[in-house]
Amino acid sequence: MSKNYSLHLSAFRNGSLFLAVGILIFSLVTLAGSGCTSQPPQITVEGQYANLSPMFFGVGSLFMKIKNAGGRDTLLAASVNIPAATVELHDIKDGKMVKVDRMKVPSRDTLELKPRSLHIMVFNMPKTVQDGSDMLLTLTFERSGQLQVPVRFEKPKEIPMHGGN
Ligand SMILES: [Cu+2]
Repeated sequence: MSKNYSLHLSAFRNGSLFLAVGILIFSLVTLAGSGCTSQPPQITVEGQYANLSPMFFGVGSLFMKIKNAGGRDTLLAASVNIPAATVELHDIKDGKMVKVDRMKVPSRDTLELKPRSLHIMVFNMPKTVQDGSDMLLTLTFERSGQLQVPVRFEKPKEIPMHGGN
């Protein structure tokens, strides 16, 4: 009786060990597999500049080209190193600016943020921010994490219809 019991226990132990080894192998294969299936996104930003709003005090628009040499990604948020400033992602729909939650950055493609299209908007900036001022923009991507980009406020290239003064 006691011999049978010990045999049974021994079989149970072997079974557990086998299961444990099986789980370990499965985990290793899963880890290795996830590393190979999608290549990491490779985000770079170029041609970035900012314009102060000619109509609204303390408001600016940011434009740039977001190049993605890797897999698809999404811009989730933006922030700037200007105290108290708030940043929003904007699009233009039916001629009006609308706030958006995210911007898709297609795989092996360029997302262009430009006037009258997708852009980043900064509000509540102090008087010290003028043409020529620099800031550091932090972009947060879903897959690539955070990317920091220096951006300078430049005089608008196009004269607005209503005039700046
Ligand atoms: Cu806007």
